[in-house]
Amino acid sequence: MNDRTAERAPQLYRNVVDGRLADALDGRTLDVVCPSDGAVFARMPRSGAADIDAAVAAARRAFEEGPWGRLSATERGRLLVRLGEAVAARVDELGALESRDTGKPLSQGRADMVACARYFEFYGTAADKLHGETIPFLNGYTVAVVRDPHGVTGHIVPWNYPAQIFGRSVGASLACGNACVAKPAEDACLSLLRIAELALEVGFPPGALNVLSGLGEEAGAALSGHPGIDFISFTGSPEVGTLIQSAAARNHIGCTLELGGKSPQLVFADADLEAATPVLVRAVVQNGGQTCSAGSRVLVERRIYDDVAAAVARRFEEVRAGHHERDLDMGAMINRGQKARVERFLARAREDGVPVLAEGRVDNDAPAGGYYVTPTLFGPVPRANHLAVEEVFGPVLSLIPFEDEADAVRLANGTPYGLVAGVWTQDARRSMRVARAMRCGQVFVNGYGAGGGIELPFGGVKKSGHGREKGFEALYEFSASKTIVVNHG
Ligand code: TXE
Repeated sequence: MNDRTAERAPQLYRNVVDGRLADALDGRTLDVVCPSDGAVFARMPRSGAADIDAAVAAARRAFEEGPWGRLSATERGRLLVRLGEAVAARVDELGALESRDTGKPLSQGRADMVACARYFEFYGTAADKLHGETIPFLNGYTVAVVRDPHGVTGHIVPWNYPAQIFGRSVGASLACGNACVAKPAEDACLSLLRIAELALEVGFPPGALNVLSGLGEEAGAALSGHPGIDFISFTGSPEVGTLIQSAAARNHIGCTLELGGKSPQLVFADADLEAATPVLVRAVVQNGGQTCSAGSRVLVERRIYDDVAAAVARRFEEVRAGHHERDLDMGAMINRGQKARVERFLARAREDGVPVLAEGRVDNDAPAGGYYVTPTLFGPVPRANHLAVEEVFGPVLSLIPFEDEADAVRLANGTPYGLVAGVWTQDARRSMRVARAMRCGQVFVNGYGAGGGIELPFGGVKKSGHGREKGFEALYEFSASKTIVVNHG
């Protein structure tokens, strides 16, 4: 191989299993494509059921025989903090890798790494603060309720925020004392393989954290259906969420499902529009709208509808999509299929006669092979139109007018999803009334935090899933209470 060939050869990434770097047992690999230009730039293992078997067995050994399972909570926490420091020290390198793998702008790739590092720090420092409780009982008895890890936890990670979702999920699980087996999405796994390698470098013992790349229907299905796991955490589509929960039911284990949404932002007539407008646009443009908590519906009190539509449209026209290295408002869609999906939504809305209020632009320099779509603002969107109720997972925003507070609440709650909501009003009483009426897992008042908030419990109701990740509450998901009743009378 001459130097030029060596330069062009896609780098081969490797799994981390049982404390070692490993190829798939049968040697198979998958191409890694950069969404910004459609070019193959790396390869990763195409793990199969045998690889998952080996990883689950290694995790079981680490949990039951140690050294991982024998560490104190403080020692586990220290390792997590060290891993957070290692990620924080490589924000530029890992952020650039994440951007290349997902097509997201460089600043977003870096922000994802800052968040990932912070998850490890948060859960590292929380590891020895998961207190149990005592319960007054009969005379002569002492009752202690302690928290036990589940054992081996499985983590199926999507491609939209790989490092953030990995950080929040394995961070909380490791803090509780579980050993983890994670399967990143086939569309974005490189940063996770690299972070798992860093975990070894900072001293995580073999088997504590295993990460294997592969296809959903192969490695993902093998992991979620594996009889050797004790809990599974999944973020992804409702369709696959159904498969995960069915597999968990067959194994009689618990699971958390985070399945996306159609999150509304409610803008009342007394809202501070100057503050709201950029947030309304950013909430659906960030990460190209490929965010489970994207604010994809803006519900507007009818008497200010025209003003809001004009302000949001002006802002929307400035949105630019392009190559991740140009660091514009958004990059390409993750793959050809996702681009086609968004374009189907756009075409159908136009066929239905839904008015287009504004379009952003794809950068002139954007490579022809990249998966770009035109950011589009529609309004007023009829309430029954598919755009008003279905998750697009792209940079598509729907404006919908409402009549009064009761109508706004009905409309906001009127989709199968329930993940996040935003309420814009200066009336304190109304803000709390409406926040309490939202059927979802998180409500922001006079702000909107798509994807942010390491410390804040996060998760959905209805078709958005169940269980909570992020914040301290996640530690309750990844552990179970055990009641110890001592008769000393
Ligand atoms: O998700 P999948 P896709 C939504 C969003 C998007 C749609 C499709 O609407 O347009 O889902 O995206 C693994 N057994 N979200 O098809 O397939 C897969 O390898 C076990 C919302 O990419 O659900 C990946 O690791 N695992 C979302 C993960 O599941 C399987 C984030 C998610 O992929 C599997 C992503 C199987 N049979 C998409 N099949 C959010 N909530 O943020 C696939 N996987």
